[in-house]
Amino acid sequence: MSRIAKVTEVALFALAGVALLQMPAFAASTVTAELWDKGGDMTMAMDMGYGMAHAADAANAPMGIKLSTDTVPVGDVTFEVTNTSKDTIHEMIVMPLKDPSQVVPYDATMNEVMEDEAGDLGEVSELDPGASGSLTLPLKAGLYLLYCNVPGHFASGMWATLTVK
Ligand SMILES: [Cu+2]
Repeated sequence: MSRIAKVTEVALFALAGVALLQMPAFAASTVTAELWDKGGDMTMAMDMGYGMAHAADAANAPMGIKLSTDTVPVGDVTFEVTNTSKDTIHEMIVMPLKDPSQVVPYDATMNEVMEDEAGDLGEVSELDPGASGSLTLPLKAGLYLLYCNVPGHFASGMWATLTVK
């Protein structure tokens, strides 16, 4: 190999190295989540949880989780969570869904999702009205359910789905 060819090869190798260093290992994205409700005198629902009989009516629910986007790329996802309620504590828990028809384990006596059984990936727990918190999770491709597990809230429509792909 000629000396010139060798020098060129070294230069190209160095350039490739710099390019690799500047490329993030995987995507990082941010999702804003608003935990909202209709106020202290709202009527709670019983069957608007994900997979429940009136899940489709969650658009008319007394409370909910509004996301800035419903799809993000694979990688680190940061959730910026704000409780916009004036009088109620809310939280946001992230769980994976094996498929859209997965039944979320629910304790109807306690009126809450069975978190341990459901597979809790992380959460911003119990935010006071007006408070904010954040959570960053490395998420693989798949479907995720975000929900509030203050008793009665999941069944009142306080959930959202997020697709990672
Ligand atoms: Cu809640």
